[in-house]
Amino acid sequence: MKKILWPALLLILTFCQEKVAPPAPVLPVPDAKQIAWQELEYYGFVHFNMNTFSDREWGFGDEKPEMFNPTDLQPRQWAQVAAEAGMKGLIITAKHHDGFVLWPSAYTEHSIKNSPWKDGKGDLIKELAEACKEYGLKFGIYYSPWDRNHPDYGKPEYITYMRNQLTELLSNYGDIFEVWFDGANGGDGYYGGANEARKVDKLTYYDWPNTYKLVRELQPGAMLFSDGGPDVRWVGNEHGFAYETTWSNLMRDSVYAGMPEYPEKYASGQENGTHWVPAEADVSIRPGWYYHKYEDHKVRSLEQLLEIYYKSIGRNSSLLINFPVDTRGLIHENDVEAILKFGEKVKEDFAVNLAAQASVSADEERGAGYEAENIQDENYESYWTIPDGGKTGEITIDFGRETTFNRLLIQEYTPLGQRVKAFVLEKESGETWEKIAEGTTVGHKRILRFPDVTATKVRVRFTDGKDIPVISEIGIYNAPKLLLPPSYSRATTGDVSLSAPDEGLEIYYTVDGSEPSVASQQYSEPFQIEQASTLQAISIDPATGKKSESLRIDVDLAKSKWVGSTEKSAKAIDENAGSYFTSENNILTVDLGESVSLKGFTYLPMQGRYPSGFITNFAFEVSENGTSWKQVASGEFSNIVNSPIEQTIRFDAVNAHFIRLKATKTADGNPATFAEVGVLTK
Ligand code: FUL
Repeated sequence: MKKILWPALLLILTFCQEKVAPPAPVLPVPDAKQIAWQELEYYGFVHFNMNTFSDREWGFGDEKPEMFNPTDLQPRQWAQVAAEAGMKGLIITAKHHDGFVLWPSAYTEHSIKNSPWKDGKGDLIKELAEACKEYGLKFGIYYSPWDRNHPDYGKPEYITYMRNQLTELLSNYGDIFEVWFDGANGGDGYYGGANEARKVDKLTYYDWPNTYKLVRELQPGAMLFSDGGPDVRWVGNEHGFAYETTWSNLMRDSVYAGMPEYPEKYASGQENGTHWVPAEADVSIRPGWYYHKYEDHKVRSLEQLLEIYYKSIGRNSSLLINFPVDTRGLIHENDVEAILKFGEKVKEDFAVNLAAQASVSADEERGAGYEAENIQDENYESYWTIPDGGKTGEITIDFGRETTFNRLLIQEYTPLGQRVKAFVLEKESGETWEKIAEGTTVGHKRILRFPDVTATKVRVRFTDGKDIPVISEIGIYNAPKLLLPPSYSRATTGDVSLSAPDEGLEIYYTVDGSEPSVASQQYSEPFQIEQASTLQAISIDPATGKKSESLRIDVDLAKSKWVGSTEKSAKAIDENAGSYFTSENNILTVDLGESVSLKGFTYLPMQGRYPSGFITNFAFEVSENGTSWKQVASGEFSNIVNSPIEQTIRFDAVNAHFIRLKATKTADGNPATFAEVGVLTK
């Protein structure tokens, strides 16, 4: 009896001794719903609402429900595309700034119940919720607090209205994974016919604590999004990029939705932030959030989408890519093609984890259960860490033979807090170690890209942190190279230059809108395009015959004869997006040098890091003699502050020898700035 008991007892004793306690968390840490949410990483946005039919980015609120009239509305197509593209959920604009709602709300007539779609009997929120379920996607709601339709906006009554609507949305459509409150609010609007500007105190008006309480009661599992959380925060820009250093920690009590200076001061998070409020990068697959036919060929290229992926998910942020569903009610074919290609390429980049088969060791281990091998088991729950006390540590990965790679992926075990402040990847080179790449924060996921490296042994050194490193995964990958299209520039003379992304590649192009091939014109030197045309160009590797995606640019009149009314204004018509003209009287006047038939104009706002003088409201005038002027368009450049993209305004054809773009209002009240102004003649 004794003989059997003793060894068993010894075993138990050893086991007890070796079981080391896990590290204490470094605060703040995510809660359970945030941990589950961060696993989603990638999900989709759908901007489909009244603006789709009014061809606007922001509706004024005076649109008629009859305008909402899709011809082939298929939420199942949206869900199918999203699922095939690898997305984990969809968030729909249930109500945008114009106040029109996509469900038969009992609290307003400004709703699909008064639209021709399904004779007013449809419920789009319900249909999409069901489609998401069918395709295994989570379902989320975007609800704009700003409402340019509602007569009571700005008064306490509107808050009751908003809560009534939220109650409908959060009670009747099953589980909601994210509730998205937009930060843009307060300003001009229809407001039930008042047609005035209404300002609200963004901090106090919505009584957020009680609105959040309502959401929590109705949907305890939902993540609450706004500029500053409380559960997930805005990344601070609309091009989908997080930051080299991105903390999930945020000084949450200092921020609120729509506050000025949020992007510069808070969007990247803070090392000593008091709350866990991770970043979400939102970006549209086209320049605008809503569908505009003129953007059918401006869908982001594979290269741009990959850039977004690596700068969002690869920088400790989730990624929310928007589909501007078209007037039929479908995700347009071009967008479908782009998102599926992107999904495929991401899979391809991370197809084989070279670290998974390698032999892995660490300079230190905390004890049983915290071994170095945990970083290669592709199980987020297991992690490698070291004894308390230090802040640094290193993992060596030995491939056993020469291996080529160009990506490093690291994941911290965030339930114990975000810790790493600096790390470096090195390769063994003879007696020494040579630096390949380095980074600062890690968080849920960090990916570094670098040119191909070949090595047998590499190591990741965590060189600084808030505490000991706690690392779930380290992956090494060899992403296949993407053949990029040529880059393009155009001089005011109309001379177009193309340049290949790499040496040894050939360029072929067309100017009639057709798809280029080796049978098209081969590029050798700059050529002229004087009139409105569509330029398409591809790079081809003559060694393999492989070709890039096609670059597609709609060019219009050359600016060779154009003269600005002042010397400085030349910067607004120099075909250089990087230069800009500041106009003290808020006007840009241009002599086109001849009379032309115009069908519209374009305005590119200043592109600098610290912009000023963005035009938000404009008037556009034309003249044949430079003295008598006729206004042909006026209106609003909506959303230009958050998304400073080229604005396109079209009107009925008119002859003009002179044009004048007037800012009737700028975003910050400063003199208007113009990076580039162009005309549309086609
Ligand atoms: C912004 C809005 O103003 C845009 O229209 C869009 O909905 C974007 C996602 O958020 O703040």
